[in-house]
Amino acid sequence: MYISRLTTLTFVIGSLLVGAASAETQLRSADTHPDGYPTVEAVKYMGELIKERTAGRYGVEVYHSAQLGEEKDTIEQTQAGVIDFNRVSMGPFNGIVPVTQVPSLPYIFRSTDHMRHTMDGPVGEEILKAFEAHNLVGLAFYDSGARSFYNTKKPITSLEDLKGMKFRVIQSDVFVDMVNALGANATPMAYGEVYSALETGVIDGAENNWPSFESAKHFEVAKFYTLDQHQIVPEVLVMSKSSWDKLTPEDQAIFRQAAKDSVVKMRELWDAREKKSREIVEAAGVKINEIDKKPLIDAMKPVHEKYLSTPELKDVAARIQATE
Ligand code: GTR
Repeated sequence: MYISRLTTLTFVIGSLLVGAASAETQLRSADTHPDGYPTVEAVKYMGELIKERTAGRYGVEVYHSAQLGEEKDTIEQTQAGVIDFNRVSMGPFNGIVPVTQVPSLPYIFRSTDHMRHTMDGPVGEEILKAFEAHNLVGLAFYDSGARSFYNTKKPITSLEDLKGMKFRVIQSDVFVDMVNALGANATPMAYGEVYSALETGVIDGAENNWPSFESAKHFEVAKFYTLDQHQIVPEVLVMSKSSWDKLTPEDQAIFRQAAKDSVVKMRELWDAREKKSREIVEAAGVKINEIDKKPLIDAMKPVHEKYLSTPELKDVAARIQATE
C-alpha cells in the first residue's frame, strides 16, 4: 500500500516536471501573425503533441508577429535550416515551388469546403511532396478563408470601380497578374508594411481574409471591404529539410502525424475567428458590400492560361476542379 502510493506520487511528480520543463530540443517556428491567431495557436498545439509523443525530447516555440522576419525572408531561412518550421501562405512560395501557383489561382476553389476536401486528398499530398526539391518538407495545409479587396477610398461595386486603383499584394507574380488583369495596379509588398502604406496613401487598398484584415488592424484605415472572394489560398506548414533529416524515421512519423492532427484544431479555431473578426470590423464601421463576381471571374481567364502553362499544371488544375 505504502509503496504503491509512493510510486504513484513519484510518477505524478515526474510527469509534472516533464510538463513544466521545456523540451530537450526546442525547435523554432515562424509566423507573421500575432499571438492568438489560429495559425499560431495550431502550431503551438502541434508542438504540444510533439512534446507529449516524444516524451519531452522535442518541443516547438512559435515566434509569432514576424519576430523572425517577413515571410519571404523566413522562407529562405527555413530552406537554409536557420528556422525549423514555418507557417506561411502559399502565395510567397509561388516563385519557389511552381505547383503552388495552381491553388493560388483566383476562383480555382468554389468554397472553403472544396479547398479542404482537395487539400486533404491526393492533390494536397502531391503538393506537399513538391516542397522537398526545395529543401523543405511540406507537413500540412491550414485554412486562410477567402481573400477579398478592401480599400480606403470607396465601395467597389463593379469591375469598373477597380480600374486604376493601387492594391498591395503578396510578393508573387500570380497575385500581381491577378490584380493587373482586373485593371487595377498591383504593388507587391511585405505584409508588415501594409498598415503604414494604407495610412500614408502609398496604396489605396489591399486584399485579405477577415482574420488578417482585423488582426493586422488594416480596418482602422481601410473602411471599405468588398466580398469578391477572389482567392481561397491555403496556408502551408513546412519544416526545414535539414532539421527534418536530423530526426529518426520514428520521430518523423510523430511530427507528420502531429502536424496533421493540428489541422483539425486549426479549422475549429479558424471558423470561430472568421466570425469574430467580421464582427469586430463591422462594429468599427467598415462598410461591407457584395459584388457580381462573374465579370471578375471572366477577367481572370488570361491569368489561368498564363499559369497553367504545362500539361502537369493543367492536370493539377483539372483535378482540383473535379474534386467534390
Ligand atoms: C495572410 C496569410 C499570411 C500572409 C498575409 C499577406 O492571409 O495568412 O501568411 O501571407 O496574408 O497577405 O501577406
